[in-house]
Amino acid sequence: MKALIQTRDTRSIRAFLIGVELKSASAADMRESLAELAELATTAGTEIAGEGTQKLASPAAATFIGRGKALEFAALCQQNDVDTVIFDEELSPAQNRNLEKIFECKVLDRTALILEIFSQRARTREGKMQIELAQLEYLLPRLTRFWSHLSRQRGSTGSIGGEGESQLESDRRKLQERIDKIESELDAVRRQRRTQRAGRQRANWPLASIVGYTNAGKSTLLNRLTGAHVLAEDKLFATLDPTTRRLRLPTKQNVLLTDTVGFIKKLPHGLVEAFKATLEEVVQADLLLHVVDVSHPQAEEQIEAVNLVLAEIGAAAKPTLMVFNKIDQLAGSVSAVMREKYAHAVCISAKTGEGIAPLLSEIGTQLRPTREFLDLRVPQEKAAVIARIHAVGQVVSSRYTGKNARFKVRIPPHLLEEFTPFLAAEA
Ligand SMILES: Nc1nc2c(ncn2[C@@H]2O[C@H](COP(=O)(O)OP(=O)(O)OP(=O)(O)O)[C@@H](O)[C@H]2O)c(=O)[nH]1
Ligand SMILES: [Mg+2]
Repeated sequence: MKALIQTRDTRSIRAFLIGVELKSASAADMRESLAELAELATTAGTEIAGEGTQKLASPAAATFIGRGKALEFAALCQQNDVDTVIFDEELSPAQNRNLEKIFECKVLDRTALILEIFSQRARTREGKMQIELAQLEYLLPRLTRFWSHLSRQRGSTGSIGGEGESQLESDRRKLQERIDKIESELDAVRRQRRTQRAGRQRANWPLASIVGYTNAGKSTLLNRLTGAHVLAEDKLFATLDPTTRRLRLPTKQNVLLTDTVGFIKKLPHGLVEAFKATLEEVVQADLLLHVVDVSHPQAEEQIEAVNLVLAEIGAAAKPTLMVFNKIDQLAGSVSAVMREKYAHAVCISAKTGEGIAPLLSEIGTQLRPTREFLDLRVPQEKAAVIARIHAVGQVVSSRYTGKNARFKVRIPPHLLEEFTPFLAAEA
């Protein structure tokens, strides 16, 4: 996949950012969002040449911002040698096309920018394929002359379109072919992941997943807790691919802890869709650790944004432990509002290690009830049942004497019913 933002040898790409203050949001919200967009643009390797904003009751159908405003910004961009205009909102394919005509340069929206960063950062084969898929699906309805060289650069040859097929049609068809190919490759990779996960679950350790806004300190926490060496840096979306490590709690309980991709406001739906497979770790988890950069002025809004994505992937109802991170750089203490709203949050600094011991004990407490402790008596000839106990349970002790085998075992709650016929009578 060719980068949406090309890096040239001579100088970096100059970007002009456009924010819109819609009736539904405040001026402060728009400024914060635009500041985050600037951070995203810098992360993607562009140089910010300027920015413009407009206050609107509702977006204009054809050009999102008003046409007059667009022309005004276009003149400004030409004066300032701007190569790429980036909108802080999602543009429809038609708006995108119209704006490219007015600006006479590439126009991206927030979604495209996030996709670009993801593609720059993807490391594993699966991650790369997922992001390419999301990019192609984004691109397909948007193909214009600014994009149309794309599929040719990929070097696909051989398939010559039917008579009368325009360049654009043939580009679209090639993109579609590529999409189909990646989809089937991804399918294979996912099947393999499922097998691996099944293997892990046979170990019967509870799963905990670290989730949170990008840059909240998730990877730093994984490293702190498990001695892993995941890349943690002051950049948005440092992590794309999930990493799972064993965490041994002071109670000797083993937990599998997964670090995942960070979330962000207005996270493109296509991206959530593309990353569903990696986010399966989150959906499967027994416990979520929701890490919050509590020193961030927008901490509350970030929590809301994360909750929205969790709802989108079907993980909203998971038992969740709120982890307020970066207390070392908090001026003063956690706000009264936050403390009241999240009364059970654990305050930590993943960087200094403060609060880690209470966090570990809280994780232990939260995970304990996910596995019910049963005393089972099973006739020895019921080999299938005995095998099943070992497959899904954590066998603490077993005794094979006489006709019956006796197990003390931890069983996930949703499987309890299966074993009730074998409950040993209370002594
Ligand atoms: N002061 C302070 N900085 C922290 C703390 N935890 C993490 N950081 C810093 O915050 C930045 C982001 O940390 P990461 O662990 O990469 O954050 P992340 O949530 O994994 O971010 P993404 O993977 O990009 O979504 C890094 O520069 C860390 O050093 C903390 O407790 N205190
Ligand atoms: Mg990370």
